[in-house]
Amino acid sequence: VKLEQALRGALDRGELAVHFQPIVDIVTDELDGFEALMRWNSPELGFVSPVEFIPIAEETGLIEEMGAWMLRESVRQLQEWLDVRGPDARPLHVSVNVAVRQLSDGSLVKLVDDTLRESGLPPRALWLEITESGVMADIEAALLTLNALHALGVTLCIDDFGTGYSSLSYLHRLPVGIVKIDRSFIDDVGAAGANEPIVRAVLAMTHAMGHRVVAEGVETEVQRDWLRAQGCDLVQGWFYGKAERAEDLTSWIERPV
Ligand code: G
Ligand code: G
Ligand code: MN
Ligand code: NA
Repeated sequence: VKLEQALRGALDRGELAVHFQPIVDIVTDELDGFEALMRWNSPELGFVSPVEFIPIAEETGLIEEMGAWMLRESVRQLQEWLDVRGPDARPLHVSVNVAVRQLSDGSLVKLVDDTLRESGLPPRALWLEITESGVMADIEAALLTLNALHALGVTLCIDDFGTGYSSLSYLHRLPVGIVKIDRSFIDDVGAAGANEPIVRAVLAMTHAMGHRVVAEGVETEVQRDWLRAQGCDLVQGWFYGKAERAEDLTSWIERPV
């Protein structure tokens, strides 16, 4: 109850922030974009992890306005970076997490459409991350939403891939462009780890379906090199950088293309 009370009004009091984690092209090491991650600094509770407050935001319905703010703020920031870099630089994307509850209520599609129109951002530059459990919670409702989002031209991603339980049976029905392999599978790759065959199989399968793959949680050069050798497309993780405030990311933005 304490967390819930503190979370109410957190947005209006300016306690929420967006941090951005680089997502890098594994072949060229160039910046491809960022995942936007919500941060909450509560005056009473200090920093609270999204693992704790996102479920509460979902239960209470607060995720509605928090998610809308996240989307607008992420798109605004990306547009600002694109303006700084100019038209000749490699295009960037921003990847925003979508909560289960946002998938099943009807307002997400209009929110995304309005946000894209207001910003002028090319729709494909907006990635939306959906978890397997989010899709499975109500697959028919999720499919309606995902197909409508796909029709807007945004890029859909399956987040935390491999941690759900029925990935294979529905993956081909979803209009996704990107699969993000959960970091629990990436932990031990390159060190003859037990997950290497799984990651290889996921890469083969998702590539055969025409999706691009992001490996999450890459912390070491050994992991990166192994993933590169296996033909993974994009990487995200502490080896490249943690999620940081926009103003602390200028070296990424200004890096020559
Ligand atoms: O930020 P961290 O890196 O600690 O993220 C923890 C979890 O919280 C991840 O599963 C992430 O997807 C989720 N998360 C972070 N920001 C958001 C957000 O804006 N919306 C939703 N729905 N989940 C988020
Ligand atoms: O579930 P989702 O993939 O949206 O969550 C991203 C989460 O992963 C965030 O909590 C982020 O801080 C965390 N994360 C990102 N890169 C790394 C990494 O290299 N190692 C670890 N341990 N966590 C990471
Ligand atoms: Mn994510
Ligand atoms: Na993940």
